[in-house]
Amino acid sequence: MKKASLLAIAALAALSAQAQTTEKSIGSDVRLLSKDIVLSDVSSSSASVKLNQKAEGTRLDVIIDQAFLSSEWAPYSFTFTPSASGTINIEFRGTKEAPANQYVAYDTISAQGAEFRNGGFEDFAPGKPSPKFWWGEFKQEQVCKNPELAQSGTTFVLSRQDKPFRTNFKVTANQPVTITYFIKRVMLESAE
Ligand SMILES: [Ca+2]
Repeated sequence: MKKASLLAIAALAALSAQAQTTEKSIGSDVRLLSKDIVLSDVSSSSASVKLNQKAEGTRLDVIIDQAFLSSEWAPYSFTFTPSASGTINIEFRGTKEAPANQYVAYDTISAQGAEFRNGGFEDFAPGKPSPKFWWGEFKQEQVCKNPELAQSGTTFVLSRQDKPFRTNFKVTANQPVTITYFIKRVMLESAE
């Protein structure tokens, strides 16, 4: 067989492997929302991070494609500069069209240049199932307590497109903020 044909076959095989991954996996989507703070100088040191800005710069989606998510914890970060001082909402989700038993696990979220509360999910108010300062579509099974599986401490949180969890944090005008977080893909044994 000629070399060109072999290359064509290799390319087809790679395409088909990619298509399978696209159908079967979940990715990570971290969404920043603010009413009137424009996020500028948005960047990430990782080539796997895709940054989508909308709503005249007041909304930012930070996407880690499904192809880059693994079953081991990996850190990611991104940086932006807020145009004004105030509060920014941040949501942690999974990407669309993921199989029902797949989740993105998040842990050890921190911010440089802003104060981020309970990013390791270790603080709970007495008798409350959700970690302090976090809210959203929290179901009990999304909060996982297992020091062997957590990236830090005991607790981490699972998310999907339709089960985001969120918090907010304060920023200072023109002071760059870098958000760092750890993610991994989790497959639950049975779909809901
Ligand atoms: Ca933790």
